[in-house]
Amino acid sequence: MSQPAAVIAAERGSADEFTKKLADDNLQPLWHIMGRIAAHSPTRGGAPIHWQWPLLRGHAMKAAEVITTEEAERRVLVLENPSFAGEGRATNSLYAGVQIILPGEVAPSHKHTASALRLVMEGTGAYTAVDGERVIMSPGDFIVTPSSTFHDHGNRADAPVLWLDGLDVFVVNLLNAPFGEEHPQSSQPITQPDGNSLKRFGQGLLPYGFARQEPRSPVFWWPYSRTCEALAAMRATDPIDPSLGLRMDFVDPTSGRSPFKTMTASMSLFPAGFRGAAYRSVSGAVMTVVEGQGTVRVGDTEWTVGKNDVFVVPSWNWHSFSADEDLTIFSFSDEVLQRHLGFWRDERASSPTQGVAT
Ligand code: GTQ
Repeated sequence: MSQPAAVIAAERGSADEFTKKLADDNLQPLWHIMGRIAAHSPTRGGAPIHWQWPLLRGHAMKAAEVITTEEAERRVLVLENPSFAGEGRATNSLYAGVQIILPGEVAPSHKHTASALRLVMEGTGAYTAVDGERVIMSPGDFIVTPSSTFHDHGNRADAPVLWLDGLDVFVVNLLNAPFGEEHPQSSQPITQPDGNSLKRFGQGLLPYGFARQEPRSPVFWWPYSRTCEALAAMRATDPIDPSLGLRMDFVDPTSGRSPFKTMTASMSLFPAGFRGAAYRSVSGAVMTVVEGQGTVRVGDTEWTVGKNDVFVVPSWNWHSFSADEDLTIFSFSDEVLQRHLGFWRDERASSPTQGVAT
């Protein structure tokens, strides 16, 4: 289509002046920003990054000396991707942090639109309270705080407890939908026995007349012992995915779907000797090693990863895993959201190094 003569003249004669005039009237030439608005493939997922556990733990212990949980509200070191400096993002869409709570401390009760997940890294005997019920945390446990539910944490044991936090804050903020509130009491009133919701809703049975409270999962605790049992059963009978190993996704047992509409969480076992083929998907992921040690390759970067290390595999980056000993990795991403939106794509390579040069 031919352009109007006036536009051609303006572009040729004084393109800058024209652009400035447009900007004064809150207009932008699409042809200047087309590449950013409609990219040919994902390029803005941030950098691959790896935090070693001794470093994370050391800084968290130091944080426990400089600030209390009451002052901080949550004593968390935010895992910030250097591609998003100052924004507190681990990936383009996800937040991650390492939280520490000392014996006797309480992280006061609050609620917010963002949903949160936790993967316990160290220590036993802290609790998270959600909607009037506490669960007692042990390493490897997966715990969720559904959107807009009051939650507080406390440590009644005799050693620090540390866990990985994952939140969908950047999805909420993209949509400008955040609301938050502090509970009038620092510890919310407890109305249920500890761990009761798993007993009531997590056994393939539902109380007669049970009504779902969308989008909340009535189960908010997946103990690691049960996750291990499931993975061991899968290992005994199922084929091993050439890229993903043995992967189990956490689901709300009353719906069979992810406990969140925004985040997928999974536990993967890479059996000793596993040499994975490269894989990529549009969902960037934050991962942590729950047990074992292995090698993770992302593009042309390679890391040796050990217990409680955290790393980011950005969207559309080829990556692969290898393990000389059994390696168990927890991961969360925005996969369920992208699938729902119809954006989901993934690709599999036939060798661990495919895509390294891209
Ligand atoms: O434990 O409630 O890492 O509200 C960030 C925000 C943890 C929490 C975070 C939070 C929490």
